[in-house]
Amino acid sequence: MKTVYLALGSNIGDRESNLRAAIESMTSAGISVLRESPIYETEPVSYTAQRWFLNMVVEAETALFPMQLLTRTGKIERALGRVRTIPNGPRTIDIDILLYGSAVVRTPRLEIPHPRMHGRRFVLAPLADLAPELRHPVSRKTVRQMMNEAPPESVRRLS
Ligand code: GSY
Repeated sequence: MKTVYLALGSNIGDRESNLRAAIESMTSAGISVLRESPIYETEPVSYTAQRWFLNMVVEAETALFPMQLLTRTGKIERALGRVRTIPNGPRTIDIDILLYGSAVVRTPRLEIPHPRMHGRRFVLAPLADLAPELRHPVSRKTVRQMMNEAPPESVRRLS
């Protein structure tokens, strides 16, 4: 069993219901959610002309291998109506694999740790609520350190 951290985001429709539906789908997909972060409302990064997101992070346990986990999370995204249109554009649900134990995976389809996690406050704020002392397996920085160094985009804790 591996402990994994998954980042969830939604900015279309009933954003909170989308996050809840994704978490509910995880158990039957072989992903046992152990803890949920608070939900944050966050300013969009990259493509800024879109609605603000709701973001959160879950800590989970799984026996799936990284590529299997990617396939399962992709299946949950599609089942909840995610369609890839504009790059970095609006989405019903997005599920990103942030960390898979202390593993480092570099393939064309999957990179773990997530290659942009260290610069995204919308990921680091909820991750810091769950695991502030967790270390990035490559940089060895703690989540708290990465959070202190992240760009100042707006994130507002809702729950
Ligand atoms: O990769 C996640 C999708 N995404 C987000 C997001 O989830 N939250 C915020 N605040 N901005 C984002 N830009 C992209 S792309």
